[in-house]
Amino acid sequence: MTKTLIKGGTVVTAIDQMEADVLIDGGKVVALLGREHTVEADEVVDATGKLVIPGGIDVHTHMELPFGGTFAADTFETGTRAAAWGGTTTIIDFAVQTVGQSAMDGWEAWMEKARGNCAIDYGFHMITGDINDQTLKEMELLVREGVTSFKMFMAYPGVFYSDDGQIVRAMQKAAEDGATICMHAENGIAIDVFVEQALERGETDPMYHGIVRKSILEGEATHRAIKLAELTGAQLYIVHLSAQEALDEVIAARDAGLQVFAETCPQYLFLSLENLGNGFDGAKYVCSPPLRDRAAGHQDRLWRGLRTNDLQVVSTDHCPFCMGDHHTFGTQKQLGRGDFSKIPNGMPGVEPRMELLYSGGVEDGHISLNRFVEISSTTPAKMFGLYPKKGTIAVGSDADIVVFDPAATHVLSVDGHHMDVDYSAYEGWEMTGKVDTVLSKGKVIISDNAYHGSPGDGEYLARGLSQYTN
Ligand code: DUC
Ligand code: ZN
Ligand code: ZN
Repeated sequence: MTKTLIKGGTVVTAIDQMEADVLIDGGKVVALLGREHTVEADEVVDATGKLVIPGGIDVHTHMELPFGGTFAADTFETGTRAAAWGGTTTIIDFAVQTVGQSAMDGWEAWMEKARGNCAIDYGFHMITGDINDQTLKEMELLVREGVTSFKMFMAYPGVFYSDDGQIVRAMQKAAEDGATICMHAENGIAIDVFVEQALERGETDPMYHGIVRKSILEGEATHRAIKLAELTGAQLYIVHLSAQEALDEVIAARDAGLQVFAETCPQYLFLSLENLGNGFDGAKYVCSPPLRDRAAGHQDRLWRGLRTNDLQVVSTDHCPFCMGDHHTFGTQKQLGRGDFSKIPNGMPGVEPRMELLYSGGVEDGHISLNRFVEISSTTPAKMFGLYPKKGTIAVGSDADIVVFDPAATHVLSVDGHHMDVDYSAYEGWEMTGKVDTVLSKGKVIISDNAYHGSPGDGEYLARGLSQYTN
């Protein structure tokens, strides 16, 4: 077994900041040492002047997701490698059960896509697209396999959509098994009426995607999901929360003592409705929920929610589609030229998440350094049953560690990023702070601007139940 020492850095966890060296053996952290020690190791990582933080955990990615007649452009191989470059050492992706399919078969199909291809460790949530008696039984089996959270959609009628009755039944089962319901909370039935009316008026540009998917409809769906969770006793986690109306509902639920949680994503913190303008270029920014109007104050409210722990996690909803039409997976964003409702929904984001949160979050004064670690790694691990194996730097934890240079500056760009997509949503953005070295289970997989891992380094994580409480 190789002993590795990360030497000279400042170790930052969700709680502490300390001048310590980290000793790793057998892929795990075995000691945090004060500077005056005589311990020697086979390999030394010099972290002088740098931060030593737990590897990022992105609990919301969609590698190879079938959507809108195509597939998300990153495979498990390219997407997890890009994640590693950006300092993320664990992802939780979404396996899909389609209508008429068994949930177990869906999960096994996604296990097959990921097996032997991942650069970092991975787990799965299950998208339950067809709630019936068999699915309810399979939810229990899936929990035993480490799939302890189920995503449901109040949006996308005819595709992933579940009605309130299906949601109640799934929530009852989740409550029985201790599982978490992850909810895409947008009122898809109402949205589809606005979509149809906009298209009838000839409003076909990407901008209208942001206009028809009104923030009040995210607030309404969030309210309904919370009430159904309250009635059934299920733990509820609102995914990709973008609107202040939805945040208000989460705050009210938490104030009432309910086990209701929510994540937001960098695109909702840093970008806005204006990005959807500029003709078809706006297709780069089409995702659901949509980017929100800055003047209305959504972004400021999300930052405040992160500071007050009304929002607990920042994930990415990484779901990239190319602007050009030459990708292996075929024509992508171009499918929606002349009809915004046919633009595949999703944006690339798994790679820049940690750097965006450090530069635009910590450096710009929105959140503290400890809070950065908490929302990007520690709480994600606790929320989805991975702690303390993942999410911290402590004796016994997996040595998933990022050496982060807080002083290095660089520019985000499609030139040089590692996601398999032909644009960056943050093209030209100047970042302060850069991922320097990444270790996954003690192995250095990124250093000196090179990737040293291989597909198959990443292992499946059978997750426990949520360990997060109010
Ligand atoms: N939203 C997206 O933007 N893409 C994939 C699915 C989703 O809910
Ligand atoms: Zn969603
Ligand atoms: Zn998603």
